Amino acid sequence: MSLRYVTTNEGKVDEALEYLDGDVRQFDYDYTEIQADDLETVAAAGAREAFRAVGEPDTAVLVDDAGLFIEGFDGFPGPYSSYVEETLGVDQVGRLAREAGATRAYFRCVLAYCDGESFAATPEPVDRERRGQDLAADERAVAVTDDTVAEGTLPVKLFVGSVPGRIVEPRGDGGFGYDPVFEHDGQTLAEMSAAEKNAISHRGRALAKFADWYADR
Ligand code: ITT
Repeated sequence: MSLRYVTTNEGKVDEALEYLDGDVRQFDYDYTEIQADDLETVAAAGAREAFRAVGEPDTAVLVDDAGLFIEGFDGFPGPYSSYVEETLGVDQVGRLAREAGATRAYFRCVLAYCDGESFAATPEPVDRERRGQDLAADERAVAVTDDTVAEGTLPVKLFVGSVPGRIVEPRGDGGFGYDPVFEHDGQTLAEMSAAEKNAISHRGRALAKFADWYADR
């Protein structure tokens, strides 16, 4: 079974390849980002669409849907982070948050895996501290599956990671997206090397869980 990492974003690919060696390649496919309040629903729908689109035998897909959640803004931009980056822009989002004193934020990443086969409904959580969140995410995946029985169900498995931080004036030129305005432990993600970012990031945490589970599959 080979694995295709579904994204149009080169920055994500660079980070993912650090965790996923072997037969992993980018699938540069722009799946439909359905309008939903949570990343799980968007990622699960994207994984089903990408699996149908990839059209290669013995090939699994992994979709990565991420977002920046500003706590004082009720989680905005969250699932709309991509649209907001393209319209308002990263600097303006950062400025609004700082002016409003709403600097507490977190990044979240949901990885959605689909290979056309089914799995046990509850994963063995890799990171036990986040067990509650993982189970909630997985239960939601099952719910999404049930909703789509009529159109032919494709099971999807979800892996979630998050990282807390605060919104600061832009610093650093590494990473991508909102990295320059997001500080964790005194450094913005854009000031970190790819390896440093992966060690603490939402994506790194989700990828570590996925890599552990995938190694046994
Ligand atoms: P794909 O959907 O093709 O994977 P995308 O960049 O649109 O590419 P998302 O929808 O997951 O990916 O990203 C939502 C937004 O959040 C987008 O503006 C990204 O730049 C930003 N983003 C995602 N991960 C990030 C990270 O690790 N650091 C900074 N910004 C990130």
